This record gives sequence, C-alpha cells and structure tokens, in this order.
Amino acid sequence: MDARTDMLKLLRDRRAGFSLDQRFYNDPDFFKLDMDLIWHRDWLFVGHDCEIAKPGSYFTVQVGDYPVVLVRDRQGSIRAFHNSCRHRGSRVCTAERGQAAKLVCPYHNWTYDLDGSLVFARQMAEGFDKGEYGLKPVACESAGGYIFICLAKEPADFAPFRAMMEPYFLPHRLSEAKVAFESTIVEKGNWKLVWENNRECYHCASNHPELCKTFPEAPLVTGINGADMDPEMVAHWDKCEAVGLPSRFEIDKAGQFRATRAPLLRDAVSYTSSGRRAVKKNLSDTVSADRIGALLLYHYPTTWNHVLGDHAVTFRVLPISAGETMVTTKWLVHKDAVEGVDYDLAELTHVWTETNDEDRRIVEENAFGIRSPAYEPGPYSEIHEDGVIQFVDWYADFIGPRLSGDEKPIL
Ligand code: 3BY
Ligand code: FES
Ligand code: FE
Repeated sequence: MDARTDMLKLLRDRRAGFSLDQRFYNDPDFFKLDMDLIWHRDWLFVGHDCEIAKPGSYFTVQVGDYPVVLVRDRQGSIRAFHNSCRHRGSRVCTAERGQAAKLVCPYHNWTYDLDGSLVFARQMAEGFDKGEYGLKPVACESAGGYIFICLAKEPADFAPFRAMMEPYFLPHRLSEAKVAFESTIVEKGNWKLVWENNRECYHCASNHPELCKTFPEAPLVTGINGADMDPEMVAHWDKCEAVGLPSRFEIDKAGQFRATRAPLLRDAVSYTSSGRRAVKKNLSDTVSADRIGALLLYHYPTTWNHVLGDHAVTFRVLPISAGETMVTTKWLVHKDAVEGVDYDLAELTHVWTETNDEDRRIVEENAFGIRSPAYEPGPYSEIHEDGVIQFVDWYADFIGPRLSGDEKPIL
C-alpha cells in the first residue's frame, strides 16, 4: 500500500481522544503528505508588516521545498514571490532579510522590480520578451500586522480569518511596532508534536517554572472549553471589552483559528519573573497596559501568539523534516521604545527563552519515545488536553478529505 492509502486507513481507524499512530510523527512519506496537503495549500504566517516597513525591504522564508521572498513595493503594498529566478532558477534573494532598490539575481544579474517584473536581462537574443519572465507571485495577505502567504494555485478564502482576527488585533497596532528580538530554534520532533505540546498546559506546572509565575495553567485558558462558563474569564472579557478590546473566546467552524483574551495570574501585567511590565512604553498608543492580560491567537499550522499591554510575543512554526521543526519567536515592542532605556532585552526575553527551551526538550523527549516500537497511541486528558484533542481532530478532518480527494469530511 502507498503512504496515502496507509494514512487514510490510519485516520479512519484512529481512536478519537488518543494520540496518533507513530507514522504520523516520524514517517518521511507521511511528512511529504503533510507538506503537500496542508503546508503547500494553506495560509501560512511568515512574518510581520513592521519587518518590511519601507519600500524595498524584504525577508525570505523557506516552506518545504519552496523558497519565497516577501517585499514591500514602491506603492507600499506587501508582495510575495517565488524566490527562484526565471532565468535558470537560482535563488534571487539569498539573505534572510535586506533592503534593495531592485531584486538582482546573483547568478547572471537578471534584475527584477519590486513588483516582480523583469527589468534587466543582459544580452539576451533579439525578440526576448522580458514581460514573460517576471518572478512568479505567491498569494499574500496582511491582517492586523501579520503577513500570511499561500502557495496554492487557488488559495482558500482569507476573509473569514481577517474578519475574526482584525477586531482583536488592530487596537494593538502591531503593524507599527518593531521587533526587539527574534530567536529561531530547531526542535527534533514532528511539527504536530510541537502543536500538541502547545495546545495544553498539563505540562506547565512541572516544566515551566518561569512562565507559571504569570501564565495561568487553567485548562480553560489554553484549551477550547469552559471559558465562557468561568466567572473570572467573563469578568475579564467584560472589563476589556468596555475599553474597546474585543476579548471573548471565538473559534472558526473548522477549528483552524481561535482568539481569546485571558487574565494573567494575580497582579501580573507581563511575562516577567516579577510580573511587572518589561517595557516602559505601551505597545500601542491607544491601549493601556493595565491588567488587560494576554490576547491569545492561534492559526494552524503556523502560529500562536500572546499580545500583552507592553509587548507581544509571536511564534512561527515551519517543518523541516518528519523529525525536525523550526520555531521562530519574535518579541514586538512600540517602535519608539529604546533598548536599555525603555526595556532590558534580557528581562524582556527571559521567560519565553526559558519556556521555548523547556518545550523543545519536552517535544524532543516525546519524539524519542514515540520512535520506540513499543509506542502505541495513548489517551489525552479530557480535562487538560481538550485543546490537543481539538488540534488532532482538526488535522484529521483537514487532511482526510484531501487525501481521499473528497473535500467533504470523511470522519
Ligand atoms: O504558548 C502557549 O499558548 C502555550 C499554552 C500553554 C503552554 N504554552 C505556553
Ligand atoms: Fe538568475 Fe541566471 S539564474 S540570472
Ligand atoms: Fe510548554
């Protein structure tokens, strides 16, 4: 049987509420199916508008086999292109980020305008039509300060995500912020293990001493059930909504994205060891940092996020192989906040640097144990891991119909 048939059968036979069969976590053929059917088809968070604020600013990203470049054009729009030269295919932009008046391929200097059109190709034959050899565009949208791309020829409608996330995010003005620091780590585990770990806080008390000083481990904060029945959550939403900050728990029908705002523990206003603010200047000129807690957003399969009054921490997941996943974390602050004056970088980044490293170890140990021939799917805690159950169900419902070529849910 081929991998597609195997995967479909394993999804049909899987026990709901249990972790997946080993092959979903370590089989290179299953990984290829994940890439083709999810990662190369769906909207993916790649970076922030504020990272390419000026015309000619660009950054590059690698999604599976696809190198992509994101660039701000002269009119101020953000564009995405396949980063593969239309001459003989060389990567055009080789740096992680940069600033350029034009995009020049390093191989034979074919030169592209910021709108992707080919403007210079030295000594090609008479009749060569530059108009036919512009960089290939990639679908690209920006919402609330976040840039998403989609590699599919016919991208899914981005509008429902925008409609849900912008009311929550626009007040925080992330498109006008700046990235104070970014870190990239590679976790030796499948991308789904990274997500499974993220979608629960069952592991928090025993693994995240720093985070647990301020972030509540209550399952209704990280998971998907019960927040609207919790008086403390509802009171928090009411208080924040009274000052114009949408806060109530919302999830889309397919379960691909959700937003909610949660209070931090006790008097904490930020993710610091003391709970006090890490940045003197508020992230947004129009939002007070006084006890607004954390705005939490996830969008499968690429991003989870925490927006506080004084800064935001954003996460981007990119798979490298069946057993390796890259996680990039960015700390965003007000664009005028000055390092050493308004914030101490070590203090700002401490809690999540520790937390990421703790999560990396957890994911790697999880992957290690799953490789054992003795591994078999185990039961998730319905109380603490409803978010994981939801993630795995989303995955199965999402990839299943695409595997079978039947876009209606099979499960
Ligand atoms: O980043 C997060 O949202 C998750 C939630 C609980 C554990 N981890 C911190
Ligand atoms: Fe780009 Fe030749 S491959 S100019
Ligand atoms: Fe964790």
